[in-house]
Amino acid sequence: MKKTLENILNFVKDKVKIGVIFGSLVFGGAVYGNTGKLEIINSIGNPYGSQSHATVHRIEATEGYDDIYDHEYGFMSGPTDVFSKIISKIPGYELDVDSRPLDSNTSINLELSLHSENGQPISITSGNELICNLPLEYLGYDFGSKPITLQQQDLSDLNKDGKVDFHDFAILANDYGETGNALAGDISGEYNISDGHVDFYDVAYFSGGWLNKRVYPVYDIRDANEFNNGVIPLPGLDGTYISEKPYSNFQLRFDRFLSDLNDDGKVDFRDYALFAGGWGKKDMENHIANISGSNGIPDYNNVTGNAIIDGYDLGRFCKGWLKDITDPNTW
Ligand SMILES: [Ca+2]
Ligand SMILES: [Ca+2]
Ligand SMILES: [Ca+2]
Ligand SMILES: [Ca+2]
Repeated sequence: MKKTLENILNFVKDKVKIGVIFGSLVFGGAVYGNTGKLEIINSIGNPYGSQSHATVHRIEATEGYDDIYDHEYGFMSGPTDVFSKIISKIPGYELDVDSRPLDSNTSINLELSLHSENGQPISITSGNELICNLPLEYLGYDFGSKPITLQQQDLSDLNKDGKVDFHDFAILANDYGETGNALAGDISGEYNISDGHVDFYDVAYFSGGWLNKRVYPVYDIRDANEFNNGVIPLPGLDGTYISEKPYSNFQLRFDRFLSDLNDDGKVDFRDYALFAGGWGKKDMENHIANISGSNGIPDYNNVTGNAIIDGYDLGRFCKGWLKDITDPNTW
């Protein structure tokens, strides 16, 4: 079955290559022929509404805002007045459809928040998860052989450059003592949720992430799709949230292999050394060696909540061995 699917895929990929050469001649009105599409639903359960974000790679799109292929986020009216909000940010825009060139490998910075129609704070107790779909009609080009990974980012990384350092502290310090609903430095509060003030709680949270001390698991989207119905579990929502104030940031990447633990573009002995450092450890909430599990996503002990690093991780690690992001022949 799998083999057959692979054959079909290769056949379609060849067609796509021809499509690249002849453009619309080959595909005519087949809008989807030359695209990869990933849909991520932020599902927060009834009675609330769940919204989704789409990342699309297609020939005609650009990295910046495209009139035709991008779509700006807007509140969706429905039976409920509270929705999940999941958007990506590009300069000047919040998007719920973010289209980029076919060969793009730039990262997508996703922000999760809750959105109430009247803009009032939202008191909620609810489950929360992301559901990642690679829709079948886009199978003609499901991002080729590019890796697709998703990782939560520390809210302390205020300028979103991947590091938590003095540049971020400068932004936080600038907001210190201020009150408002859209302060960059408001990343936490007494109940670990942004509360409209920048004070001691924000500095304490910030310090916990200083120099990237917090470790967040990396999810392989294809694995999650194949073995866990695309589901990526999130901590439940519990408390009062400022409307549209992000409570969580995620980064979607097309240039990182799951096995590349030190994120330098290559999977080699340096990554293995880091992996081996986690082998047999049972006392850590998160460890970078916890890359997989029986459901294709990082797994945790039911009782202790600690990361499980076992044969699933080793097997998955080896799948990436010697891959090099600069050399597509190794993908
Ligand atoms: Ca930073
Ligand atoms: Ca705060
Ligand atoms: Ca590496
Ligand atoms: Ca594991």
